[in-house]
Amino acid sequence: MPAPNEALLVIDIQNDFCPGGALAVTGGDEIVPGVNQLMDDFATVILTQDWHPAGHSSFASSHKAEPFTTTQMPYGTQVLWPDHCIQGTEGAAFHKDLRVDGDLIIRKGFNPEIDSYSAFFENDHTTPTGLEGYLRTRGIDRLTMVGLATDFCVNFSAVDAAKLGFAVTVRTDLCRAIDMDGSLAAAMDGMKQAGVEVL
Ligand code: VGL
Ligand code: ZN
Repeated sequence: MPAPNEALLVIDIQNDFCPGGALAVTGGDEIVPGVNQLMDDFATVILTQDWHPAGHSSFASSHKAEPFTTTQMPYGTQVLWPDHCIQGTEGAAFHKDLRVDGDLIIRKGFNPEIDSYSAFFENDHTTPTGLEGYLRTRGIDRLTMVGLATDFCVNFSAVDAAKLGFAVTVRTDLCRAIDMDGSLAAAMDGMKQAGVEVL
């Protein structure tokens, strides 16, 4: 029986993060069957969707810069990405085989001025998405996370959730990473430091 205090968080399994997409993560699509199956083990399934307006400040094109370089934003260093997950486009849609019958879909990254890797806070680490309140009011205190990308949105979501006091497990077999400049190793260390169970 799925426990009522546990939820599965399925992060950003969208076309742009899968092979052929604008910000493709190697093997991003491979995790879909396993994620679909894992949903059966949870009373609550929440999906996130990276959801940027055109011209978003995290896009290299908005800064006349090359993708995968960095810039300084008021809230700190920001990686500049290829244009991706633009609201309403096919690239922003969930992978066609992903089950999307979850309880909640939370969209993030819609503020033009701030990127949002985490499902809990925007990249200023203070503007909340509302997910914490949703979970607490539903009595959920244990989270399992899967999805894309291990070293960005999964990592930021897992660390934020652990800091907020949730018990967090990341199923790395059901995640795939971007892995630029050692970001995967740093993310693994950071998650473990934060008390995340990394499986
Ligand atoms: C993501 C980079 C930019 C992610 C989202 O889902 O990990 N990464 N936007
Ligand atoms: Zn994004």
